[in-house]
This record gives sequence, C-alpha cells and structure tokens, in this order.
Amino acid sequence: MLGRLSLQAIPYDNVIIMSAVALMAITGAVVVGATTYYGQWGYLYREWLTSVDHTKIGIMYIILAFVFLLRGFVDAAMMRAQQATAGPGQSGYLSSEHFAELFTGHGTMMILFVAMPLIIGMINLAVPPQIGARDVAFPFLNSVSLWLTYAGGMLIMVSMALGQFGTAGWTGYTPFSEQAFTPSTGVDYWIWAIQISGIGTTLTGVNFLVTILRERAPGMTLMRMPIFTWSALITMVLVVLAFPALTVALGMLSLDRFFDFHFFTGDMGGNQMMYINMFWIWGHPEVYIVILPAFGVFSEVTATFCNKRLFGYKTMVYALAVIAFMSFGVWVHHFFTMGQDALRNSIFAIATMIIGIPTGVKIYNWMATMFRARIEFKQPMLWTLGFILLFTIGGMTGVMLAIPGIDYKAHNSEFLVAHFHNVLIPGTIFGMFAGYTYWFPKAFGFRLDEKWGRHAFWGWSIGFTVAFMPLYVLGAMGMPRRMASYSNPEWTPLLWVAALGAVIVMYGIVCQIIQLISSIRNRHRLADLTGDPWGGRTLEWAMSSPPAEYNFPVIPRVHGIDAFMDMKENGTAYQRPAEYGDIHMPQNTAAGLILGIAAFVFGFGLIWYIWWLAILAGLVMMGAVIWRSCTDDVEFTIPADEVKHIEDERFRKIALASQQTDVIDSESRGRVNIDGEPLSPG
Ligand code: HEM
Ligand SMILES: [Cu+2]
Repeated sequence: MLGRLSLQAIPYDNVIIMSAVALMAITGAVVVGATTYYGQWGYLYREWLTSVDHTKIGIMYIILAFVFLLRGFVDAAMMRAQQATAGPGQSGYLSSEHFAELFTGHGTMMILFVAMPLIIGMINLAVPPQIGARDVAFPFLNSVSLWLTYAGGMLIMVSMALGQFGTAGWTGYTPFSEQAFTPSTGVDYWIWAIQISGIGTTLTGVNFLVTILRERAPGMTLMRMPIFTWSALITMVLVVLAFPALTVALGMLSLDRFFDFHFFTGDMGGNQMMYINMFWIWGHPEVYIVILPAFGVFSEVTATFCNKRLFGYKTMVYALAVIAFMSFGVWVHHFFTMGQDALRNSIFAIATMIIGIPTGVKIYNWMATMFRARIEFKQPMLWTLGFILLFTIGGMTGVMLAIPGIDYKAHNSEFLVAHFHNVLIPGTIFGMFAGYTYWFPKAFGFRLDEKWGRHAFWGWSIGFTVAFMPLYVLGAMGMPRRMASYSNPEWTPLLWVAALGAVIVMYGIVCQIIQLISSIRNRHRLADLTGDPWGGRTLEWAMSSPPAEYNFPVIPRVHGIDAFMDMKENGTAYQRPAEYGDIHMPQNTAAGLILGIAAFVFGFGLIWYIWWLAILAGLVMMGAVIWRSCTDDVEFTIPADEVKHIEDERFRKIALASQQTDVIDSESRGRVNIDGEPLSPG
C-alpha cells in the first residue's frame, strides 16, 4: 500500500537531521498558526496562491529563492565546519554519507531553487512593465510554472524528514546514480525535484519568449528594448533549447532506475558518457541562463546610477547573443579528462576561451558607462561594483581551466570549486541582490534601508573573498572537491580560513534579514510616492509603486531606447489621458495551485513506489488541465471609473511627493550623506 515507505524512513537516530526537521516543523507551525490567528487564509488564497499576476508571481518566486538560500547556506556552513575539523587524526562530526547529501543538496538547491527562481522572479517583476505590457502572454501558464517549481522544492524539503537526499552530487553522474549503486530514495528525490521544477521552467521559457516577442508596446522595436529585457529574451531562448536535454536525460535515468533499462549503465550496452554529455549539453547553457539576466540587471543599474545612457547598447545586445550561441558549443570542457582525444579537447578549449571575448566586451562597456559619470553609490550600484571587481577574477580562472593541460591538474579539485563560486556568487547572486534592491520599491512601494544594505554588501563581499580565495590555493595544493575527511595536515589552516569566510557571509545574510524587517517598520519614511525612486530610464518606473494590477492605464507609445527618460525629458511623462477605458485582465484561478500540489504528490508517489498514489495524482493533474481548458470565463473587467479612481489616487501621491520635492530631488540626484540620508535642502 505504501510502497517502500515505512516508519523506518524517518532518520530518528540522526540528531542533526531531526533537529533540522523539528526546526522546519516549528517554522511551518508558526506560519500556519499566525495565518489562522490573523484570519488571513482567505486573503492568502484569493490574492496570492491563486494569483496569475506577474508581480505577485515574481514575488513568490523570490520568496522561494530566499528560503532556499538560507537552507543552501546552512548546508554550506555545515560542510565548512566538517572540513575544518576532519583533518588527520580528527573525524569531524558528519558521516561521509551525510556529507555527500550535503554537497548534493547544496549544489542542487543553490542552482535550481535559488539562482533559477531569483532570475525568473526578477524577470516576472520587471519584463512585462519594461516592454509596456499589462501582463505576460499566458498568465495561467505562469502560475503553473510557479507551482511546479514549488512542488520540486517541497520534495527536497520532505527528503530531509523521510528517507534521504541524493549522494551523487548535483550532477548525478552515472553509473553511480544508477539503481545498482544508489538503491535508496536519494537519487529519486533529486530526479523528481529537478524534473518537475524543470518542466515549470521550460514553460516559463515559452511564456516569456512569446511575451517579449508579441506583447511589446507600440514603437518598441527589438533594438529599443531595455537591456534587461534583451537578457531575458536570450535567456529564455537558452531555456527552451537546453532544458529539454535535461528532461530527456533524467527521463532516461528514471527508465534505468525504475525499469532496469541500460541507457547509462556500465554494462549490457549502456554508455555512462552519454549521460555526462547530455547533462552538460543542458548544464553549460544553464550557467549562462543564470548569469545573463544578472548581466542585464548590472546594465540597467549602471545606466541608472550613472545617470547616463548605457555605453555600447548594440554591442551589449550582440555580446549577449554571441555568448548564448556559443554556450551550446563548449560542453566538453566539463570532462576534458574523460577520454576523448587531444584534437577534440583543443577544439572545445578554444571555443571556451572565445566566450571570454564578448564577456570582456560587456565589462568594458560597464566601465565606459561609469567613466566620468557622477556615480550614485546606492545599494544596487554597490553590488554592481563588487561584481565587476570579483567576477573578473572568476572569469580569468575559468579561462585557465579551459586549458586542457591545466584542467588535468585542476579537474575535480578545490580550484574548480573556487572558480565556480567566484562566478556564481559575485555574478548571479550579486546580480540578483542588485535587482532585489533596485526593484523592491517598485514591487512594494518603499525602498530598502541603505545602512543595513551596505553592511550586507560588505559582509557578502569580504566573506566571499575570505571563504573562496583559500580554495584556489588548496586546489593548487592538490585538495580534491567533495572530501568528507582528508589526511594532509597542510590543508587544515586554509580550511579554517574558509570557514571564517562563511561566518562573515552569514553576517551579510543576517544584515539582509534585519534590513528587510527594519525597512518594513520604516516603510512610511522609505515610501516611494512617485513610482520613480532612482531617476529610472525604462518604462517600469513610469508605473506607480506598487503597480496597479493593469500596470499601465493607457499603453505607452515608445520612441527610442530609455523610453521613460525620453518621456521625462520631453515633458510627456506623468500626463493624464482625456479619459480612461475599461481594462480586461486575466482572472485568478486555483488550477495552477492544484496542478502543483498534484505534481508534488505524483513525484512523492514515484519516489516511494506508491504507484496508486502516483496514478491518482496524474489523473488530478489531467483533470485540472481539462477543467481549466473548458473554462471560458477567464477574464474580468476593471471599469473605466475604477481605473480613474486608482489613477486619481496615484496622482494624489505624486502631488504629495512634489511638496517634498527638495528631499526627493536631493536623494535622487545622489546628494546624500554617508548613511544614505538626504542632506537637508538649502
Ligand atoms: C554562500 C556561501 C557559500 C558557501 C560557503 C559554499 C560552500 C560550498 C562548499 C563547502 C561546497 C563543497 C565543496 C567541495 O566539494 O569540496 C560547495 C559546493 C557547491 N556549491 Fe557552494 N557555497 C556557497 C554558495 C553557493 C552558491 C550561491 C551557489 C550557486 C548559485 C553554490 C553552488 C555550489 C555547487 C553547484 C556546488 C557543487 C556541489 C557538488 O559537488 O555536487 N554555492 N559550496
Ligand atoms: Cu561549461
């Protein structure tokens, strides 16, 4: 009846895991209790869980990412503590099995449940308004994507309390990930968490491709799109082309595991290298999927806070496109050491190095934008500057690893671990923090506190440097990655330094939590009344903060790059139309949520071999799709009167703001003191 699930699946004997489960249960109970106590279930259900609004979906993606950032970080800190205390003559505090679950879980969560939802969340927040649209092309599909991503994430959470998570690394290399070597539930949790959320991501790809190609405001030609929208468009091309490779690879691995196929086994005609090829045919484009939108954010932020048009807009676009195109031709650099001949290695080595060129072009463009600009050192700009400094180091060590001769020495060493964190943290994570601090006022109507933001920035930057620079040295000293214990005493001091670095990163994270709480408490002081807190250049700043459900009462007409800046300079910004019309918007629906819950149950059933449950959940999923497809009444109308009412309120706020013009002027022009407080006017 319950397949292989029994009470023994709960790891009672492991104190660490049980405490984590208890903590999770308590947190869950507090959230449920508070929602019940304040009577907010109806509101939560109506306004959020069933929402198809791109802003709300974006926010829910980002919440998921922050929860998993905390979990991923705790796993990282535990690994750091283990390696610092597991040198010769010591044993650390973790079994090697548990350590393997930690690096597998950490890598999987950070890439697929932190980086991906951050990116998709930012794109949801910013892209529709940047192109002057009211929502995405397929709002319901957007909600399906969101809930499939949550379903995958919840499988990872559940794996802690029931059974275990994978031990085969975030890459799940065969043949180790085959049934014969890892018969437990671990690899199955890993497969279905990624598979389900990955399908959600593919759907997001389709959705935003259509949105960006079809929903742009009149006059916004492709070459007038904001750079962040360009980066989103190109990222979504990568998503649509690359994710199916992962879906198929995981599908074949499941056939191996469930039905004893032999696609990737070492015998009976299987070929383990085929899995590794398929994984990286997705995996390398994936690293660009998580970096290109960050490049987009840095471009927007640099232009805004330098108060200049971005230098080399066109080369920026071409560089994005070239990087994306080339990203499909370099996957073999992940296994230079796995047996192909020198000629093949050389071809992929050269291809890899060539990608450095368009990336370098972008760095020079950002620097040229900053050249002679009066830079405002607000939080988003700080993250951008930290990125340029630190990411360049990571980029260069990447070019080093692209040399097969060096890779033979550095493959699977801590040097590699240092390299990829060096591009992922200052690149993706800093980029998304820049986007978070930049668009937060747009989503919520108030800014994030500057002082705590600066502390967070320094915590992350210094912590990252202290945590990861020693790993380059450890790699050069020969330390392999994924080691639960080791016998070389020379590594221990550097591993302690790395652990200290993780503590400093933790300081940064704590500051971000304090920042959020303190900003909510001071939301009136930090309020953004105009909708344009930074002197923005693109259309999202032409809406109110937070935006009305329909974003724009009248769709704007675009005449050039930096459409909103144009409008402000021509005096056409903040104009009221003669009259408002009715606006049709998509209606909320529970179908996405139901699909997500059913997908979670489906995955759970398969992982534990509870076949009837999986079949039942599959039927519910089909039912939800059919139900939704048969619903004709999917829109509702906001009558012109109500639009007028909402817009009146918006203009009242703008008028209020202009009474405080001096303050706002001095802030948006950067005349602020070191705490980010405006200098007193006059
Ligand atoms: C916040 C601070 C972070 C710390 C202290 C940290 C620490 C670590 C450690 C100790 C490992 C294991 C290294 C080894 O194999 O010896 C690791 C692996 C990994 N980390 Fe991080 N990490 C952090 C953030 C991130 C972020 C933000 C990402 C991605 C966005 C990431 C992605 C990965 C991946 C993909 C692996 C490889 C997992 C595997 O071997 O399968 N990490 N990290
Ligand atoms: Cu690669």
